[in-house]
Amino acid sequence: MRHSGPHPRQGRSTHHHRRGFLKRVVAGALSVPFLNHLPAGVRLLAQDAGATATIPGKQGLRILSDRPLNAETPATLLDDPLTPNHRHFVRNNGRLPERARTKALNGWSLRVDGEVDRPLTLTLDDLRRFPRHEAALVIECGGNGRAGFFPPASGNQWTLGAVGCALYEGTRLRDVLNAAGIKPSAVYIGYYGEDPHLSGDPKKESISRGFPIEKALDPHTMLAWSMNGEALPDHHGFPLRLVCPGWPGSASGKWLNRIWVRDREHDGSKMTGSSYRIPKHPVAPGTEVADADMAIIKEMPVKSIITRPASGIDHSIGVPIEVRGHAWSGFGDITAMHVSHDFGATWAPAKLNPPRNKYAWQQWEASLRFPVAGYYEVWARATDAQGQMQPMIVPGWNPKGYLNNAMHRIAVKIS
Ligand SMILES: Nc1nc2c(c(=O)[nH]1)N[C@H]1C(S)=C(S)[C@@H](COP(=O)(O)O)O[C@H]1N2
Ligand SMILES: [Mo]
Repeated sequence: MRHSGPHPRQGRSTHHHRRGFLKRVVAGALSVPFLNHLPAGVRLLAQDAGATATIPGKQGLRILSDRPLNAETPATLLDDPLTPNHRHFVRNNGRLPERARTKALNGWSLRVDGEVDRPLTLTLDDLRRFPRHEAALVIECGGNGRAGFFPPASGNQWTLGAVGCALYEGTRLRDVLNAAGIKPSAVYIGYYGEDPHLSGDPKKESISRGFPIEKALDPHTMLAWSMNGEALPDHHGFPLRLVCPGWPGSASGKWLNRIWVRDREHDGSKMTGSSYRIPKHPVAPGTEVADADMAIIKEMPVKSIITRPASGIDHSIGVPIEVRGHAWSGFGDITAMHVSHDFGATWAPAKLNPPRNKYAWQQWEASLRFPVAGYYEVWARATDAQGQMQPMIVPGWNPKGYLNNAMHRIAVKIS
């Protein structure tokens, strides 16, 4: 298995031997406090082995870590064109802010400052006076698929489900920035949220990322206060979040209380170093890459998911199987969707629906017939407007395990 045994990455072998040892230990019983001190991958194994914690307001999510809370959605629970709030994945870097629990708005405002003519302090009512904007938008964690990399990359071992597409209501970020008056010196925005750092240290931020002013002024980038017709749920950023579609989920700041318009690239927590960065040039698996040779991730690559049937189903011979799912890309619309039932030897086009709006995922479906009993896999492959296709296997290894857009494959037994 992927996690056992040493691997060629230099300087890490001790850690991984230790991990192998801990893996055997967690097969026994562990107390929860100890669990929190283990590397994320080990914690995951421990949780699979027993912990059946549930998250209030969520259903059927797989918990990858409890502190901070990280939970992904199994593929079959992502079947809806719009991901319901109780099924949307959660990726928290810090603690849940108190306000997300109490839903109290007193003392909350959004501050817009920095390279602007008129710094603004806006309440939610103030924001509601801006033109209303609504869109179905994909949020996908940059680390979705990390579990597929070898040598393994540390961090949450997301498989397929750190993605969702919900209907957001709010206003365009650009309308608010224009109201503040953007100075010619503005090149980047940085966001701040109310979520306390895991340590509880008020001087530290859980995460403070951002994006170039061009993306901030893009008409699809929004400030959202509602998700699928409800106020933003506790884990999704109540009362206000950014949605920066097409970019790694980490650009979509939750529990937002400040936007700092900057005259340089933002340098908040998890903007620098190796966070949400990939090597500027392709590297061999296991390579250690200097921070200076890493570049910020921009658009997320073309990807798709199979939401029906479930992997591993038994199916009767002669009866067609209806296969379906979603496809999306940070580079524009999906232009073609194909499925294969013979390990990629032949491909059949799937029926593909247009997106509800730009950056919404698109529904696809195909009907497959299996003439001979046996074991099959169904592979699904999306192609985007740029002509880019999903790779058959895990693409370019990178130290933090970002951007795995390999095709989703499911197993089907025909008898
Ligand atoms: N304030 C704040 N914003 C945040 C985060 C966070 O921990 N704190 N996590 C980011 C990351 S890494 C992702 S992938 C998305 C996840 O959004 P979701 O939990 O609503 O699915 O939120 C982003 N915004
Ligand atoms: Mo993320």
